[in-house]
Amino acid sequence: MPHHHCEPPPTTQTLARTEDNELRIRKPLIMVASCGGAGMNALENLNRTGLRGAKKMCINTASRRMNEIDAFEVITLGGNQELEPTHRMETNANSTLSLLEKERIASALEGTDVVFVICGLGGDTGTYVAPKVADIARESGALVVGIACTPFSVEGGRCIIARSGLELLRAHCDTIIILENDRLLELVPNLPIGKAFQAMDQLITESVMGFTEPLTQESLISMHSSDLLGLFKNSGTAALIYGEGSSSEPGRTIDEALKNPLLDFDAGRGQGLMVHIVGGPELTSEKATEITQELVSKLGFTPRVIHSARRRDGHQDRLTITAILTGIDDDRDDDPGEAFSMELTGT
Ligand SMILES: Nc1nc2c(ncn2[C@@H]2O[C@H](COP(=O)(O)OP(=O)(O)OP(=O)(O)O)[C@@H](O)[C@H]2O)c(=O)[nH]1
Ligand SMILES: [Mg+2]
Repeated sequence: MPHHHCEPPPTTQTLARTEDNELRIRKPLIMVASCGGAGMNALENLNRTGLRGAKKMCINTASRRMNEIDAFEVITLGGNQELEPTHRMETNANSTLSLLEKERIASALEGTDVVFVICGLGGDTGTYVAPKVADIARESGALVVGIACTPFSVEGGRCIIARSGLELLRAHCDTIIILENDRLLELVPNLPIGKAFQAMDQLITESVMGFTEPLTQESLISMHSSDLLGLFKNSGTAALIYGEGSSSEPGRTIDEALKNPLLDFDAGRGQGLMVHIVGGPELTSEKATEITQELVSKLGFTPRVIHSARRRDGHQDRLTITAILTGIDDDRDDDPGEAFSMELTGT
């Protein structure tokens, strides 16, 4: 038998069922699953930014843009694309997936370790399909991270549907990051709406990259899937912390990240923190560790911490800090106990 130097084919094995050692030699399979219109916009932004290390999948109702999207798998919902538009099925929050659609989604997700389910919650396709995709992803054994944009308050009735969609999505995700479009009004009141959405889409991009790059790309400090799993499995609602600035003033960037008006970060509590530091050639692992330590001390409480750092091309003198604080739900125990003492892991 000739010896093939290829990796074993991915199986439906979950991170939890895989031996720790095995995980450290196999790169995790990461899938970004965008659902509905807002999800598709976020995916296009990810493509423009140049996400590496993850596969992409787009699930939406038929449209011209669906034919143009760059993704590993494109799943068009609501009937046959060849039909005239008037014969296509309309979708709404109560729509169901056909057996065939479910099977296609399940087979695209087979063997993945982490799935990001990205959507807007406007009451139509994104709202109904995202919880179903999350459910299928979880069934396949992946860690499921939801990222959802909520509609503007002025969108009225949509908000009620959004809330119930959000509860459903939360129930099927290990962790969920909620981005409120209302906050865009405070930050960028004079921007055209498309530009304002782009600010949110960039936050989605940064959080997906903050997970994916240190798991899959050469890094100053890389992250291990098993550590990530420990932090994010069944961790409830998470807050995104994001800031960027000059590499000579990391303290200022940390302060800005902690009071970023786009992010719902007044919780003042949480259980786990994933920190990803990106800088230029001047960044070292010692500096990155100091930045993480300063961020944690400014948080004012001590969650369990994993951190990672990379140098990125074109990041000369720039520093970006992306962090995800898990377990911020109101109904969670405030006292995380001994298991959650300050603990920096990484290599
Ligand atoms: N951040 C962001 N938010 C968006 C974008 N497009 C729309 N939104 C907001 O997200 C909400 C819902 O997104 P949609 O994708 O329309 O969700 P949906 O109505 O469930 O699904 P569709 O059938 O695709 O319309 C809207 O009410 C908008 O406030 C976008 O590109 N970026
Ligand atoms: Mg909509």
